[in-house]
Amino acid sequence: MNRPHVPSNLPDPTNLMTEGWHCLHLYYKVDQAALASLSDSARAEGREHVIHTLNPDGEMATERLQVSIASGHRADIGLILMDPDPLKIDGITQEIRNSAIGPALQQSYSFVSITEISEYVPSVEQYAERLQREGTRPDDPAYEAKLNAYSQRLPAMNKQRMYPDIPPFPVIAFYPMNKIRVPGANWYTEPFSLRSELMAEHATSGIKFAGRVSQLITASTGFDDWEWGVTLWSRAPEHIKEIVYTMRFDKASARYAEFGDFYVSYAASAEDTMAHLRI
Ligand code: 76R
Repeated sequence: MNRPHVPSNLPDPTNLMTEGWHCLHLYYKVDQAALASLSDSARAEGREHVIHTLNPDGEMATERLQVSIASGHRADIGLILMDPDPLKIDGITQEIRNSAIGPALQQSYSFVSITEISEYVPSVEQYAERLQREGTRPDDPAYEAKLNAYSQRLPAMNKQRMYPDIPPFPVIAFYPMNKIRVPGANWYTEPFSLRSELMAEHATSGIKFAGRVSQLITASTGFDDWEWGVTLWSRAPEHIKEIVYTMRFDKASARYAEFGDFYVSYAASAEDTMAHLRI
C-alpha cells in the first residue's frame, strides 16, 4: 500500500514485519466533564463512530481486536489490537481520538509489544534430550509417544504464539514484567542451561492451568519500558489469582521477575461497553 507520508527513500512501515504481529494494549478512562460538555447528537454520533471503529469484523479492524470493560480506577475500557501493520493499529487510536467523543476518552495506559517465540520453547530435539534427562529412555514406548505428540503440537503452538487467536474466555488480566538484573539475581548473567531449566519448571507449573487460563507473552524489549507483556484470559476470575499466585513460586518468577501494574477487564462488544459506561 502506498503511504503518502512515507518518504520514497524509506521502506513502507506496513511491510517491515518479517514474522509475527505488532501488539498494542491500550486502556482508556472516561473524562466525565468532557463527556458532559458534548451535545446529545455529538455524543450519539461519536459513540456510533467508536462502535463502528471497534467492530472486529469491520473494515478498519486489525487482525485481532478485543474490547473489554476494565475494573478499578486506572481504566474504564481495555483494547487489545494485533496486526502486521503498526499504522493500522495506530489508525484505530486516531479514529477514536478524532471522533466526537474523542475528547472524553483519555488514554490512561498503553503497552507496545510484538509477538515472539521464546528462546526457551524447546525444539523437538531439545524436547527429546529433556525426556532423556528426566529419565524416559528412548526404548520406552512412552518416549516415542511423547515425542510424536510434541512434534505434532509444536507447529500449532508456534502459530498461536506468533499469530494468536483470542480465546473465548471472558476474563482478561494484563501486566508487564521484567527479569531482574541485580547483584546476586541477574537473569542476564546466568548461563542458558540454567535459564532453560528454570523456564522448563515454569512451563510445568503453567501447564496445570490448561483449559482454564490461556496466556500470551508478547515481547517489548526495545518497544516499551518493560521486557514482556503478560496477557491472561480465563474462564473465571479466581483462575487468574490462582495462576499468578502459583507461578510466583516458580524460581524464574520468585527469584528473577518483577511486575508492573495489573489491569483486569471483562470482554465485551464495543456496543455493550459504551452502554455499560453510560456513554
Ligand atoms: O509456551 C509454552 O508452553 C512453552 C513453555 C513456556 C515458555 C517458553 C511458558 C509456559 N512460558 C514461557 C515463556 Mn510463561 N508465563 C509468564 C507469566 O506471573 C508470572 O509469574 C509470570 C507471568 C505467566 C502467568 C505465564 C504462564 N513466560 C515465558 C516468558 C518469556 C521468557 C523469555 O523468553 O525470556 C515470560 C516472561 C513468561 C511469563 N507460561 C507457560 C505460562 C503458562 C500458563 C504456561 C504453560 C502453557 C501451556 O499450557 O503449555
